[in-house]
Amino acid sequence: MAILLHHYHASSFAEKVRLIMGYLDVEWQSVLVPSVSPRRQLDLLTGGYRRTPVLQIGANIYCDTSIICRTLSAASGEGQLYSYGFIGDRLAEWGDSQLVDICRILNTRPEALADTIERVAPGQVVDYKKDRASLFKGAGQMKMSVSASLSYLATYLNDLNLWLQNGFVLGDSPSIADFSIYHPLWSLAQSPLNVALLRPYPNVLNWMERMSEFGHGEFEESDQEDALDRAYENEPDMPKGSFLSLPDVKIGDVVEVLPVDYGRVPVSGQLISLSTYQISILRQTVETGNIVCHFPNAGFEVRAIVDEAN
Ligand SMILES: N[C@@H](CCC(=O)N[C@@H](CS)C(=O)NCC(=O)O)C(=O)O
Repeated sequence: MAILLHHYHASSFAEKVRLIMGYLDVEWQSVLVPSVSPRRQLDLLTGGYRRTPVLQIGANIYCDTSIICRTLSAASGEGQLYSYGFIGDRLAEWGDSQLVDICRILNTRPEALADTIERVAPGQVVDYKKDRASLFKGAGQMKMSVSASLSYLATYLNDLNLWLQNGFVLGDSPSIADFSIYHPLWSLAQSPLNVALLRPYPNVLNWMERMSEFGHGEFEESDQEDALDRAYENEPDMPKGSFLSLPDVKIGDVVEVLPVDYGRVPVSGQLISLSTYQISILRQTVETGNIVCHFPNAGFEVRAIVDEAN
């Protein structure tokens, strides 16, 4: 079944997925979405999940790159990406969180902001600022100063430069850690001001070059109408089994699922599976028919929806 990625060019998390599709040699359909909300058609598929990118396979929707990448790796039968287990996964988590925060702070500092907006949301200065303010409302990670971010970055890049030789972060082939560390640095490299921060680190630059050579795989342009049709025309694959129990929710309950960090917009549906890596809920709309939305377990919370009528 066709694999669709809902994304926009300047998104670094999307670059992580595009590059993994290149590495795994996946054929996919590119569905470009606006870089600021609202995204009416995408919201029909996700139930209002606030972040991008989103992966769609028929009527199955995957929200958050950690579940997207696991799904792509499993579908391709390639075993290498997750072969380092705990170490690879925790390094990837660091790349996707702290390193992302640092690079985001540097790309949105006053001297770099105009270029960043021009790249991400050209001509939409006000919309971009409002949109990202609401995305990060109440989130702790944006409190770090620019100078603290520069200090962290110098330490991390120095260590990475000493660590990297000719291969990849954990060995001769790339693992999920490489892709998660690469994409925030890729976003720095897009900024005419911040690209200079990478220059003192030749091993890091050479590794980035090796990573970029994976390319984006074979893809065709598609659109949001086609994506909605594909969801409507297919029934979702139902995940098998539930291996985890959480307080206050059980399989079959109507629940809401939301990220623990930022973009905390809840998506509601019926809980159909809860496993070590994945939360899955079933949703229905007139436009899409039955849809199953999948979220990673780590980094998301599931809350029972209390029926106030009872
Ligand atoms: N943990 C999420 C983070 C995704 C994320 O922060 N994406 C950014 C784009 S790079 C985003 O959603 N920005 C706001 C938007 O696109 O509306 C993931 O791995 O997918």
